[in-house]
Amino acid sequence: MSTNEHRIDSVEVLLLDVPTIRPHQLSMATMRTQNIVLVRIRCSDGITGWGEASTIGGLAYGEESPESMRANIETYMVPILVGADAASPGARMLALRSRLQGNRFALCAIETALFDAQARRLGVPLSALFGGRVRDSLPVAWTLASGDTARDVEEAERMLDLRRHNVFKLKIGKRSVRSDVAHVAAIKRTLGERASVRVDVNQAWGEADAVLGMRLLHDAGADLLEQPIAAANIEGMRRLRDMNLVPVMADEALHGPVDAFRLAERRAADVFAVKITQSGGLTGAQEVAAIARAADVALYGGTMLEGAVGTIASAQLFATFPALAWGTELFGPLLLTEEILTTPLEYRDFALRLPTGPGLGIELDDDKLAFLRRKDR
Ligand code: MUC
Ligand code: MG
Repeated sequence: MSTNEHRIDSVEVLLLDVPTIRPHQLSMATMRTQNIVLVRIRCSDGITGWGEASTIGGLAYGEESPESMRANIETYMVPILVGADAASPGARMLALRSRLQGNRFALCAIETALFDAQARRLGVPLSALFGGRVRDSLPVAWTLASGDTARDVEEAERMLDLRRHNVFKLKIGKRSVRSDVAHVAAIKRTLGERASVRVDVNQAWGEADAVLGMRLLHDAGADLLEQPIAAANIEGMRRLRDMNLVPVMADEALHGPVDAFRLAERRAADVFAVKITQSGGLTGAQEVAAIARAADVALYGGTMLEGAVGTIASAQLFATFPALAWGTELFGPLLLTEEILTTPLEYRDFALRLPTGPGLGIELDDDKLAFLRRKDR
């Protein structure tokens, strides 16, 4: 087949504004709506690929906003892509990366769409292009972030009853260390051995706060401490890890393989939260996982609270990791009030089941996309 038979015809960015089922309170933003960023790549052989680049709270989490991603993709990336061979995702990404700086999230969406299209073209699941699956389902944590202890406990009990989640990540860092940990301790006391309770501080503590927090969290029975201090304070992460009380996980500190190498070299984290967006795409996330494996750092499959496309793209990759000791938090679509797939993702028995179809293995509902799509132009 000549390359002309599968060239890129168009690259579109769709912004969807989807309300969350309840306010989702993090230390740096409270989300009431998720602004989903989708990329659709149409190819001349009739194949369409999808990718996602959603972030959290506009510019609150990272340096790319949904609006900046749309502008950067349309202005700078589309001209490099349109007309080029769709069947060589690696060559397309090299062309983009050699002409553009940064833009990890936007590049993730494009890379995902290229690999989705290519896997559909070959008739295989996307995971097959990354080495193939070693598992067909992934354990999924749920984040308790209503901002209210009683409501969080009620929510956790409901999730346990439904057999949907038995791992809970608590978002803390907005209040004093002692009152935050009192909240964690109250939830852990009620759930006991029925659940794993973990916390994510999203960089909100200074190092002295984190030393106190680490001791109190250990006594409260927390299993994991995620990104307690500023992403840039790698030596501080190492000192916290050396306290050896609660395993430390790097999240915001991890922007792809270069950071992974530095964190591993400094022994600054017990666990890496691998995110395809933060890693600049599926390939970058696979490289992060390889570094973790070589350095004996455990893995956790993270999320930017993406909708179905980013969630299943992450799942397709995480299913290929030989070890995934801390499971995943791929619950993004469950936080949203609207379903955008013709067949929803399957969550049961505390896990997300991977679809078996080609590419991402999902189909988007065109009517829902038209309804939710931001109509600002
Ligand atoms: C983060 O910082 O990990 C993941 C789950 C959640 O509730 O927020 C995200 C982002
Ligand atoms: Mg985090």
